[in-house]
Parts: sequence; C-alpha cells; structure tokens
Amino acid sequence: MIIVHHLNNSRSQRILWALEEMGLDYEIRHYQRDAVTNLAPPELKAIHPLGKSPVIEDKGQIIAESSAILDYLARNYGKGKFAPKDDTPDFYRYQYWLHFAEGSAMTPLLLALYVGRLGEAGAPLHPRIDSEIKNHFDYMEAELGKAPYFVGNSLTAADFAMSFPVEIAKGRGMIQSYPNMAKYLAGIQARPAYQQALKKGGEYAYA
Ligand SMILES: N[C@@H](CCC(=O)N[C@@H](CS)C(=O)NCC(=O)O)C(=O)O
Repeated sequence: MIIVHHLNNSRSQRILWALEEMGLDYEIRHYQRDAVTNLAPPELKAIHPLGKSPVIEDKGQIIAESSAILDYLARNYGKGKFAPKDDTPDFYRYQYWLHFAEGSAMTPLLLALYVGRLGEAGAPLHPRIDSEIKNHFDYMEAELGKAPYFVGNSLTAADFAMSFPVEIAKGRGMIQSYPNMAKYLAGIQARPAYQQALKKGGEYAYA
C-alpha cells in the first residue's frame, strides 16, 4: 500500500487530495511541525535526507518532490484520467504547470515568507517580491480565463500541484483580485475528494 509521509499544514495535503481523486488505498504517517520553528520533526530525515514533506513510499521506492509524486501517481494509478497522453501538446502543457507550481510560482511566495521574518531589515526587498507575486498571479489568472483547468477542460495532476499556490493567494488575502482563481479554487475545494482528503490530513491552514 502507498504510504504518505504527511506534515501538518503543508503542501503534502495536495497529495492526499490526488490519492482521494484516484480512489486509492493509502496509509498516512503524520508528522507535526515544531511549534516555534515551524520545521518538520527530525524523524522525516530518516525517510528522505532533506527531512521535508511530502514523501511517499510505494513498491519499495521512496519518491519525494510534490510534482514528481503527483505525476507518478497519475501515470501509475490515474487510469489515463489525470495525465494527458505522452508527446501531445497537452502533455507538454501538463509538464509545464507541474514544474511551474514549485519552480516558478512558489519562489516569490517563499521569499515573502522568509524576508518577512527580517522585519524592517527586509523592507527594501518587499516591493520587488510583491511585484513578482503579482506577475505570477496575474499570469495564472489570465490562463484560468481560457479554460477551467490549467490543462484545458479536465482536472489533471497539474491542478493538484497548482492548487497550493492558488490556496496561498487566498491565504494572503489576494484572491478577491483574481476572480478566475477564486472560481477555480471554490470548484476544487467543493469536490468530495478534496473534502475527504482534508478530513484525513488534519490541520491545514490554507483551505
Ligand atoms: N518543492 C518541495 C518542497 C518541500 C517542502 O519544502 N515542504 C515543506 C512543507 S510545505 C516542509 O517540509 N517544511 C518543513 C521543513 O522544511 O522542515 C515539494 O514540493 O515537495
């Protein structure tokens, strides 16, 4: 059975959502963030050297990195529903959004988080970070104006990946400025599988 090493309040929640959408049996091993540092507990380092979540175990393999996990699940268990056929235009678009979620969208969001901890010392950096967040959110908003999902008309693993930066837009109080993103998020959060994943995952501040 698939094992998910799941950290509370984290990106790992979208892996549970994917597993629920695919109707798979899985076991959750729960880890709690440190109340002061917000870091994962050291036990996670025994699973993967970075000590971060999500990580899954399946068929003797350890797989880390959200989008790699989501693509693995879609290809191996999605019955053709959550990943477009290889070497098609939609496939390359799907790959693009899987990478964009962590490689592009999260970068200014993480900078905002870390630089925010510097207080006044970080103030000169915020205008640039904020303009990059806007740049990425404006683009996501425009793309969601063309189709209901990031890869056209059906939900794919790229949406599982992209759900997290969109949830952060809501968490930052920015979603009102982005009606397409707001509609997209309301749609995915209303899905029974998303709700079921929330029940199983426990504490999640971004829903
Ligand atoms: N790009 C990685 C990021 C993994 C990551 O940073 N996970 C966070 C949770 S949102 C974490 O484990 N933080 C705790 C820590 O760094 O100790 C992915 O998408 O899997």
